[in-house]
Amino acid sequence: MEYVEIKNSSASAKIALQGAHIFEFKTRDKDELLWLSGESDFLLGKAIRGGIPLCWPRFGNLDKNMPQHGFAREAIFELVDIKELNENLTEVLFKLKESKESRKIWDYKFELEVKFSISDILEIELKTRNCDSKEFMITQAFHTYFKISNISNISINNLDKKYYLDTLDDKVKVQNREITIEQEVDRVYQGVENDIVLKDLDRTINIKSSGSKSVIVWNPWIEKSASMSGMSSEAYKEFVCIESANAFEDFVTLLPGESTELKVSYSQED
Ligand code: TA6
Repeated sequence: MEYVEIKNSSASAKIALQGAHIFEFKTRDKDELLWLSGESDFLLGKAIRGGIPLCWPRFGNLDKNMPQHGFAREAIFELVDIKELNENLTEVLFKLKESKESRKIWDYKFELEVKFSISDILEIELKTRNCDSKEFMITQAFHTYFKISNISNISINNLDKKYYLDTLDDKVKVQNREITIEQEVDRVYQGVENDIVLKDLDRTINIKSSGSKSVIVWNPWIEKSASMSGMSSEAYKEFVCIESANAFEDFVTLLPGESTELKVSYSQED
C-alpha cells in the first residue's frame, strides 16, 4: 500500500494514498499521537484500522447502498503537492474526484481536498466542493484513534452539560462532568463548538476543530474489540476515538459550486 513519509525538524508522519489516511504522527519530543492496530491488514480496498480514517461523504451507516462511514477511506487519492514551508513545517495535499465507481454509490460530481500540516501540531483540512449541477448533502468525520497508556487512565474534558445520542440504547442524554471509560462507549455529542481535552496521566492532547458542531466518542470495550475486524481482544485498552464531525443533524448541504471545510488540529502538552 503506497504511502508518503514526511520527516522534518518537528515531526514525522506516514500518510497512505488510500483514503489520504494518516496512520503515524509523532513530534520530536512526544509519544506517537495515533493508535494503529497491529492487526491492520494494509490491504487495498480495506480501511486501515487506526490512525485517522476520513469518513466521507457519510458518517455512520444510514444509506443502504453506501459503505459504513462512506467510500473515501477506501479510495485512492491523488498526491497533489508536498511543500516544505520551513524546517519545522511540511504541507501535504491530496485530492479525490468522482469516478465511475463512486457514482454508482453516490451519483454526484465533487472534489475532495485533504491538506495536512505536519509540525509540532498536526492540522488537517477536509474541503468538499460541489462540482455537480444539483445540490448534495454530506456528513463527515475525522475518525481519529488516539494512542493512550491505558483506557483506565484517561479522561475526556469540556463536554460537560452537552447533549449526546447514546447509540447503544438510542437515548439522548446529558454529559455530567468529564468522560471516563469503564464500558463500551459510542456517543454522538451535538452543539459542540469548544476545544476538547484528552488527559492521559501526565499527557494532555488539545483538540480544536472548526466547521463542525458534533463530536463522537467511541471505545468498543472488551466484547466488540474481540469481534471487530483488524482489532485484537486487548485493543480497547490502547485507544480512544474522539471524532470531530458533521454527524446526523449537523449535516452540510452544498449547492452547485459551493464548498465547505472541516478542520481539526491536535497539539500536545506534558
Ligand atoms: O465512530 C464510532 C463508530 O461508528 C462505531 O459505531 C464503530 O462502528 C466504529 O465507528 C468503527 O467503525 P468501522 O467501520 O471503522 O469498523
